[in-house]
Amino acid sequence: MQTIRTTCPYCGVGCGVLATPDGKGGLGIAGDPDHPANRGRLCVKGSALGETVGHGGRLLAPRIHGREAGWDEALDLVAHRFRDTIAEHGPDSVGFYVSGQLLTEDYYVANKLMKGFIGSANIDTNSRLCMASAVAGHRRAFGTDTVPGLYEDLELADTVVLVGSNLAWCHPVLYQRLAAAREARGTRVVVVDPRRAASCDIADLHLALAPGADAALFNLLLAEIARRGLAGGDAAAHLDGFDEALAAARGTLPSATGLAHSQLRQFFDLWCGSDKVVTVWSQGVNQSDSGTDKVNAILNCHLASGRIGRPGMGPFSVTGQPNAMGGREVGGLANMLACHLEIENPAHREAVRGFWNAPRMAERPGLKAVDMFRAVEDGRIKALWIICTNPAATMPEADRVARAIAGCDFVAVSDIMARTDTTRLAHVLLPATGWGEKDGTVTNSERRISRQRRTLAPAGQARDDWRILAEVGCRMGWADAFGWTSPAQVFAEHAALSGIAGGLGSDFDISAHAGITAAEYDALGPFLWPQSAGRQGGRFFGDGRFHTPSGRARMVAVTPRPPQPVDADHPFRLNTGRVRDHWHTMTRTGLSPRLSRHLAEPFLELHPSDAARLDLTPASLAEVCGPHGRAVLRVLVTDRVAPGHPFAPMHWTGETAPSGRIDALVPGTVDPVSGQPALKSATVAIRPFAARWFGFAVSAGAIRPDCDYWARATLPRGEQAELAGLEVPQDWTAHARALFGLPDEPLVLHDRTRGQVRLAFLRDGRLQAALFVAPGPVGLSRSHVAALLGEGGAEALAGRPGADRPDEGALVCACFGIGVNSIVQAIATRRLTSVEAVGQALRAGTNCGSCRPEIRALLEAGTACRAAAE
Ligand SMILES: Nc1nc2c(c(=O)[nH]1)N[C@H]1C(S)=C(S)[C@@H](COP(=O)(O)OP(=O)(O)OC[C@H]3O[C@@H](n4cnc5c(=O)[nH]c(N)nc54)[C@H](O)[C@@H]3O)O[C@H]1N2
Ligand SMILES: Nc1nc2c(c(=O)[nH]1)N[C@H]1C(S)=C(S)[C@@H](COP(=O)(O)OP(=O)(O)OC[C@H]3O[C@@H](n4cnc5c(=O)[nH]c(N)nc54)[C@H](O)[C@@H]3O)O[C@H]1N2
Ligand code: SF4
Ligand SMILES: [Mo]
Repeated sequence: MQTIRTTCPYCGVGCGVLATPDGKGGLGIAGDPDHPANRGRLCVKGSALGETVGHGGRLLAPRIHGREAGWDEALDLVAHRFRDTIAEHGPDSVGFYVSGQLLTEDYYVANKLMKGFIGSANIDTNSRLCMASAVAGHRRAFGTDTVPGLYEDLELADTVVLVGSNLAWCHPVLYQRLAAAREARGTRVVVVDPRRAASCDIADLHLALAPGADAALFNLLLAEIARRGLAGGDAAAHLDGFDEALAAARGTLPSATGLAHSQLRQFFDLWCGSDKVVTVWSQGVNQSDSGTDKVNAILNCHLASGRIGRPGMGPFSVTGQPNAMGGREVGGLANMLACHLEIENPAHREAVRGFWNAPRMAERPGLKAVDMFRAVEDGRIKALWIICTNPAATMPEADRVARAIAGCDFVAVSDIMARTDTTRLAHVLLPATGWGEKDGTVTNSERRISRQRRTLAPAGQARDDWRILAEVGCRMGWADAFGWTSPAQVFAEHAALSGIAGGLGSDFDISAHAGITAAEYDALGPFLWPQSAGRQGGRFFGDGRFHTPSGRARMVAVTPRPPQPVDADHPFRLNTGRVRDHWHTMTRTGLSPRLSRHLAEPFLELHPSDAARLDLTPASLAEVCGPHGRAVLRVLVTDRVAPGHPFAPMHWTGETAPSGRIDALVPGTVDPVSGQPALKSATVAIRPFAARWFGFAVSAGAIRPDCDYWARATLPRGEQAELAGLEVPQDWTAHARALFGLPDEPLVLHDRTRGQVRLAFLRDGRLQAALFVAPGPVGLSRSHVAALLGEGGAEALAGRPGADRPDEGALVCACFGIGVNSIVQAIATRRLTSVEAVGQALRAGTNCGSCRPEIRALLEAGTACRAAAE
């Protein structure tokens, strides 16, 4: 079978992937050694792509009100409902909510249809939850949404500062590049994060600042830059607003950061001490009610010191989704036009109108995500099309958003999966081709455009997102404008428009590709934008010229604002984010047993002092309540988080753990400039969840839980579920039969003194399913029990392996399947003292390297234990 060069569909690093179809619907996966982003490396999510391309759970045909329908009927219905709604209530009565996981071609078509033909700018994207503050900060400072630097700057820098970025887990290959550079040349790494996230593994300095205090920290740095005489000089000639920004910075008190003077001094010394400094930031900065100001506080420091646009230095916003950048390029945000043009600018609007020959051009910005769903809620938006995103789970105030969608007159959803929190609410479901089934382009964090290529046949009747959109455009009466027959034609049109934009001063110009042929598109290798007659790739702003009318950069005077205060009813500030092996709502990573073994349940990281005060023991369940909703989460007691500032991951949904939906707790508070929600800061109350029983179940078939708490995960040979309930069922056998959908008679072990019940369903002596129940958190070896599915028999009821079977425990190294117990045992018995030694002994950590921070933590714990014992 032929190997095909394509690009990973997960994070914004944008790694090149070599995919080899096995002819049976599967794919062999390897890193592309020739791709400049990864040079052959992949993280564990990328490596596991082959486990996620099966057709299980896929949406295979269009559906109307739950019944299967033909494409013509479904497309006609969408076109007709949108047309009628617009005719009756005007263009602003409809909306599209799209995604940074769409390909550029898909995104371009959606934007053209809404902004040029429907005549509204009510198209917004999940990038509003992700990159909007970075976009707004860039535009305020540079005049355009430009990422000035390149990945290699992280390798060329002497100091790299990660601000609100858990690069180790969220951009693993870029993190590995940084770690390798640090190993080779002693790069100093600073992590600015209220939580001791995995990225602290390579940090020379961890600043656990007060939540939301980033603008204060960088204001203090700006004042220090000026004090040390590093500002001004050449750089000042290219700046506006320096005096005002410095005056505001000088008014900032160190106490606002919550950091000690000695820590601030160390930070200032590191940042100011080397010319080559890169400040990387991500959601700890953007997802804040002062996100745009935080971004500008960072940009101010680089602008004032002239540390921008040259090798090894600059501010660097790392993007989350694979095509967050592409979405910004096509104008996917409600306040932008295609090719980084501005919707408020009449000349820009006129240029795009002319190019599209648009009958009805949007005249003003549309509704941003949070406002868009408010408009759905109150009926201003009456027809909504959601594409490639799961807002019923990932928008703040998620329960309210789900209710708003449920109450909308007409909702179409394009997704690859049949069952998600959002597809459940749709009138029309449109099956999209998934990764591996379609052709197009994506842009990574360093402005590199790469091809995604089709390697597999579409699942069922699935069609490409761009084509579904174009077919609706045609059916709404605009066949001339939406008549493309291939994504190459869409790309060429976008490239041609970018040439016009370049002429108007836009940074985004790829007009060198305006005449691209189908064959050239097929062969297109990764390239950096811009690509025009005048410019090819490279860094921006090294020449001191910016995209503002004056050509000078603008420094912004920032007055730091603390986040909304906690109150007596909701005394904790809940931080949220990601885990290493899952992607957002897990519709794809949840299919992989390997990726599901690292962390199989929604959890709450809680400081030991909070846990003690709340009477919450490790592995118990906590009920977390906010003004907007509630969640039940497994308690993980750890001093990684600060007292009063717990952390919970965002990944679990109605499909995997209905009471683990974290965005049910998060308020819809937004940054006033960017409209990005403050997703890292929910005020909550926490108390023990009064479960009367706890359970753990495994089954070779589907598990159908019906209890107050449950969380489901995929196993190599079935499923597992954690369970808990407020009422003890009368009859455990009946409960277990319903849970597993098995009519059989189980083997039952009842230990009345301990209140434990264990049930096993066997067929031909092989384990089909088992349920373990206890009055407290169930302590047994999950990996052992899971491994017995389809094999061992009654021995499963023991819940523990015999001496002959080593128990792996929770998975640490997903690449080689090495669990925590094996690593701890090897460290102890073989007296291992380094991550490399563990790698030599067990192979753990030697492939993608994502688990190296955890191995180091186990080594440190091991050393502490030995020291205590000796
Ligand atoms: N494994 C994995 N990788 C992913 C994704 C995924 O789902 N899973 N998603 C991708 C996407 S779309 C995105 S946007 C990126 C996100 O990538 P990141 O932004 O790196 O990830 P998060 O975990 O959301 O948050 C980063 C950190 O911000 C910290 N933080 C919270 N509040 C503050 C604050 O006030 N100040 C500072 N300085 N820090 C704070 C949190 O403690 C957290 O450690 O990841 C991408 N990569
Ligand atoms: N509390 C909290 N909430 C957050 C965040 C946080 O840090 N904390 N982070 C926010 C951020 S940064 C982001 S980016 C969002 C992400 O949130 P979402 O975008 O809502 O999450 P995903 O699970 O990535 O949803 C993608 C959907 O598209 C489907 N899909 C996959 N491929 C395709 C395709 O090719 N075509 C189509 N049509 N569908 C496809 C998937 O099955 C899935 O249903 O969450 C945001 N919400
Ligand atoms: S680092 Fe990101 S792009 Fe690269 S393999 Fe991992 S998830 Fe995919
Ligand atoms: Mo994101």
